[in-house]
Amino acid sequence: MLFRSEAAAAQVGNQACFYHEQDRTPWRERARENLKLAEDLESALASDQFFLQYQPQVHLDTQQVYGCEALMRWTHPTLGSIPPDRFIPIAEERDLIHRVGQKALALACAQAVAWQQAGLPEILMCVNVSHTEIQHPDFENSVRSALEASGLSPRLLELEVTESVFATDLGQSEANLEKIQRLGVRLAIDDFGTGYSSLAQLSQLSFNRLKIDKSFVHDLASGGDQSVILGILLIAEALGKTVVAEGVETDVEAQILRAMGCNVVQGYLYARPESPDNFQAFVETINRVSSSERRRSRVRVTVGTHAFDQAGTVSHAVSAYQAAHSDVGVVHQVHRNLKCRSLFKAGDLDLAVISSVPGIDEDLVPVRAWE
Ligand code: G
Ligand code: G
Ligand code: MN
Repeated sequence: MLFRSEAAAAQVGNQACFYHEQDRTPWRERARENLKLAEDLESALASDQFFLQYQPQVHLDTQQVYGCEALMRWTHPTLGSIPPDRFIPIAEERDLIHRVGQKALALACAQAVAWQQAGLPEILMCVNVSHTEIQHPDFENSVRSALEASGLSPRLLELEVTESVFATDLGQSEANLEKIQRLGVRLAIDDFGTGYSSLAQLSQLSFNRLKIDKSFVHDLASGGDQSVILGILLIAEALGKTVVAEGVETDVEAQILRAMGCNVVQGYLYARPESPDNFQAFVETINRVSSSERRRSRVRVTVGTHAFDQAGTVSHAVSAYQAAHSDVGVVHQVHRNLKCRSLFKAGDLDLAVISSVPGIDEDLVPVRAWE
């Protein structure tokens, strides 16, 4: 819709000058560029102007690379780098999204196999698919041909769909999603919590992972509200799904997520989306470092607390301790339990963090110091 109105504005030669929020490019110029992009999209698909960058997902228990997200890029010969937020809507408008999707799937599957041949361990390859793409009658075929052409095992491919899939005709999408899952391909719900899905729809659709949106991760470390993430983790657990958090930028965010039970994270803390070579170098480095880390002394701390909002306090303490003691690796896990004191006494907990909340029937016990 935006594209249509921008194009219309360019055609009528509207004298008003609007600015795009982010880059302050005048709207008329942007509309003209969008028309050019739309005209050039088809030929660009036939050339090598589209390519993928890869961003790692790291498992916090092992500090090894668990998977990666493939992100499409377009370098236009005269307009330069065009972000997907801009060309995906144009591709949808021009009915070319299916071809963009085919390209992404083919490149990603081939890359996953190339890394295996270069000696990397198996890494889950996650590819974004838009809801219009899923509705295409040939959707299953393009997934199948990408797998067949590359030889990638279907269980190493995960498709990320946003909740907007629920906003449209779920019938056709659901049928197609079922078909690709029958191939053995995994399914993740992207940007979870920002869209339209009802819990009823969520429990009907068969999928494997929930991807926690970066907006919820952002203010974790600044003492922001953790209840949304906690809610998502509980929903995932109740539905028997795994989770991955995206947009993790700091160590404290990673520690808090881990303490809350989210073990796979993606974000600038580890790496930005990178070229295949840089990604490979990243995997080789992090896997080497984490195997040498496994050799240093390791402490596992089990913490109990009445309320999950204490998980942040505990994670801050662990990070501070780690900063001062680089020779020790601390792994901590926070359990929420109203009977912390008894568990602590029974030796099931190494530490109990007990807040004086009215109504909790335990006596106050002092919080034990880390050392
Ligand atoms: O990395 P980046 O900021 O450029 O990604 C912006 C958005 O573009 C993300 O929401 C991502 O899901 C989407 N995107 C990136 N690559 C693809 C792709 O290959 N297909 C689709 N449908 N969306 C993509
Ligand atoms: O919508 P989707 O989840 O597919 O989008 C992924 C987007 O998130 C990409 O644009 C990617 O570049 C961006 N991204 C990945 N890690 C981080 C991060 O740590 N911080 C921020 N701000 N963006 C990130
Ligand atoms: Mn995504």
